[in-house]
Amino acid sequence: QAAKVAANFTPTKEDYQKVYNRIAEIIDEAGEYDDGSFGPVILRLAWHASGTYDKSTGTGGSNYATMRFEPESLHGANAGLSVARGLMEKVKQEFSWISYGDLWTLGGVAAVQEMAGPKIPWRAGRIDGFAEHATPDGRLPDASQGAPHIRDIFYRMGFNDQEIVALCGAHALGRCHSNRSGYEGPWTFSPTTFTNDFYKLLFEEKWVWKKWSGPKQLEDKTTKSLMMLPTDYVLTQDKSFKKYAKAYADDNDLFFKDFSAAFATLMELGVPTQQFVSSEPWTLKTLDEQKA
Ligand code: DDH
Repeated sequence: QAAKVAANFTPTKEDYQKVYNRIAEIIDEAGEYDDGSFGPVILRLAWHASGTYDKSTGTGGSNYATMRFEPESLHGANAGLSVARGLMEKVKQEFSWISYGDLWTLGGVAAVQEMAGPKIPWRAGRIDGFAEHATPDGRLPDASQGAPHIRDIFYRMGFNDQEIVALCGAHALGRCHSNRSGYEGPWTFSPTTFTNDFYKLLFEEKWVWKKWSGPKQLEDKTTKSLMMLPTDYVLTQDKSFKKYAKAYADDNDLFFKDFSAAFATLMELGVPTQQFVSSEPWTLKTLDEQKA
């Protein structure tokens, strides 16, 4: 362990696989938390750490892990992510050589892969920044808004309509918490397994406005146990978004392929290319694959 903190320690792919493995174990140690997995909240941390990128100024993104600092950690969109940052801190204690940006994005990769999602190519090389690199509030999407807002936010990161719709399929996982965002409930019946069910349910269920005192959200008419955010529902209403959402509802393989590509890009936003330690991205193994 002492060797790992020495200044001349150069971690290899195998060292990052060890970090991945530790994160994967922690994902499974959730016990009674939510649906029994820390995967969704760890994935959300990786996304919010990366989704602050602004291509016109080159600021934000995953490079400096600025959500460690106030006020970014206190931005409304990041409510609840202290849970995920705390879990990642346990990993950081064991592998002190890894940067927070690498750790958090690797967390996103591990979450997707361990919850049976597609393989996500990933490269190491992010460096820890300072509070002065933190991003202003308002760079992450607001769930109460419509298509123009979604496009403003994701075009700013450099994504197109197809990539936007692919990325939103992550809502197959996890749930909303009334004490974090104000919204409540899961999107699918299997919130710890990565599937294209988010799109299928969008088209197969009848969605009605939930009658409650909380923020405007939709519920499925049949069971009233699932939810959609206004921004999720827009994917069935906007002509261009709808085309891709329908394609992903009909073809899980296409969704996996497109999600993997867009999510790999998302994880690298804001990281100067010369910082990456390898030109070829790595594909890390799941815990299951290593047992075989
Ligand atoms: Fe999301 N998301 N998200 N989301 N998201 C929430 C939860 C989770 C929006 C709003 C919310 C993406 C896109 C959008 C995950 C992943 C991703 C919650 C509930 C809100 C609100 C938070 C809470 O109460 O705990 C909006 C708006 C958008 C948008 O695109 C317009 C993307 C792109 C991803 C991704 O990972 C690529 C995950 C996972 C969760 C579940 C978290 C949990 O704790 O469970």
